[in-house]
Amino acid sequence: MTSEQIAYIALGANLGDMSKTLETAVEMMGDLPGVSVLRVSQMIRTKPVGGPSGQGDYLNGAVAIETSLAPDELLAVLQDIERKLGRDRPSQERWGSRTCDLDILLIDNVIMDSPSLTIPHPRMHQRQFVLAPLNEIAAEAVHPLLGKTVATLLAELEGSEQ
Ligand code: A4P
Ligand code: MG
Repeated sequence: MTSEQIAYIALGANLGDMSKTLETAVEMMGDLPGVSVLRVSQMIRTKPVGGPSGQGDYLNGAVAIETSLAPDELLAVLQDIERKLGRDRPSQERWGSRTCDLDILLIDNVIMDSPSLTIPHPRMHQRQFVLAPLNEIAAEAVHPLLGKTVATLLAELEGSEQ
C-alpha cells in the first residue's frame, strides 16, 4: 500500500462538448477508489500547439488529487477514464485532436522514466496551456527536476515568448 501523495493532472479536449467532457472526467476521477479531488482549475480555451494544422481550439485545465495509487496504477485508471469518455482519435497523428487527454504532470517529488510513464511530464514546463491552469491551483508546487515552482516556470515561459 502506497501512502497518500499529491498529484497534478492536466486535462485537455478539442472535440465534442469539451466543457461537459472535462467536467465528467473530474467527477470520474473523484469516484475512483484511492483518489480524492482536492482542487480544480478553471478550464481555459487555448490554441492548438503542434500536431496537424486545422485542429480546433482546446479546452485545458488542471486538477490536484490526493491518491494512494502507485504511478502506473494512476496512469491505468486515467487511461480507463479517457476510454470511457470515448477518447476518439480521428487520426493517430502525434498531438492530433482528442476527446479527452489526461496527463500526469507531477506526483509529489517523484522522478521516473519508464517506457510507459515519464514524471514529471516531459513537456509541462514548455506549455502555457499546462502551466496557466496549474498555476491557479499549485503555484508553489516545485518541479523536482528543474527545482523551480510552477509560478516561476510560467513567468519564465511568458517572458521568453516576447
Ligand atoms: N505517458 C508517458 N508519460 C506520461 C504522463 N506523465 N502522463 C505515455 C500520461 N501519459 C504518459 O499518450 C501517449 C503515451 O504517453 C501514453 O500511452 C502513456 O503511456 P497519449 O495521451 O495517448 O498521446 P498524446 O497525448 O497525443 O501524446 P503526448 O505525448 O502526451 O502529447 P502531449 O505532449 O500531451 O500533447 N495544444 C493545446 N492547446 N492543448 C492541449 O491539451 N495537447 C497536445 C498533446 C498537443 N497540443 C495541445 C494539447
Ligand atoms: Mg496524453
